[in-house]
Amino acid sequence: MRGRFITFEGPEGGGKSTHVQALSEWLKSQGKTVVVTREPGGTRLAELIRGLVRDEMDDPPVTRCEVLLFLAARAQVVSQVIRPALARGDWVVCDRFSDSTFAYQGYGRGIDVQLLKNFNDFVTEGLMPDMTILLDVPPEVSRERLAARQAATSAAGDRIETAGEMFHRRLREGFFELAHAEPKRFVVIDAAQPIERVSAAVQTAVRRLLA
Ligand code: T5A
Repeated sequence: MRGRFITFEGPEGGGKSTHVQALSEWLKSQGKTVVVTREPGGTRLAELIRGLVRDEMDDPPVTRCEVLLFLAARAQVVSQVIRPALARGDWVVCDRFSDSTFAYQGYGRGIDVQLLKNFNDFVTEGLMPDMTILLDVPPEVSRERLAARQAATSAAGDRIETAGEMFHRRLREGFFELAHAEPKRFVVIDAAQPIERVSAAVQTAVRRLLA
């Protein structure tokens, strides 16, 4: 039987990495074999692309180049990691997937969302998550969490994290529109709540897939 495919989406600092790990541990405790991956990344080539799209550089990618880099990374991880895992019957938990392209490059950067969906279908060959958990936080909370993390690690924000306020407002609205258009696939969780409450909400949602 094909495994299950769960993606986490949302603005930066919503807690995706935190809850990808927590969900994966919980699924293992329920007897599932779990593959955790992330976007961009998850394979050697896709991790190299991750460096290219996130680095501060003298000649940053123009928006169309940025789109193609994210899609190229996705083609690799879908074909080398996600599809083989699902075919084995494993559960795949992925930190970001196609909806990030629609929200960031579509709603955020202004590329036509339908055009992005067409390109995306080409790279995923129509693969869709069984469930997408949207961890929603307002830009103020996102900024506070990232600032706290940067202060703790002395790491600077990346090129996309530091895009302006309007960009982050547009992409949050974009995520809401995507969720509204596919209410069966999306579960929207208020991720400004304490971590334990978010975790409990994630587990409640995923129990539906376990049933
Ligand atoms: N991108 C990606 C695109 O533009 N297009 C695409 O197609 C794709 C796939 C990826 C960047 O690329 C862009 C989007 C991104 O800008 P990334 O490093 O993967 O870069 O960025 P994020 O996915 O946003 O990861 P972050 O690490 O920044 O945020 P997370 O994973 O949402 O949050 P997390 O778990 O690291 O938590 C952040 C901090 O908040 C705390 C955590 O302990 C941590 O310190 N925290 C909480 N604190 C209080 N209460 C809670 N409920 C908390 N939850 C977490």
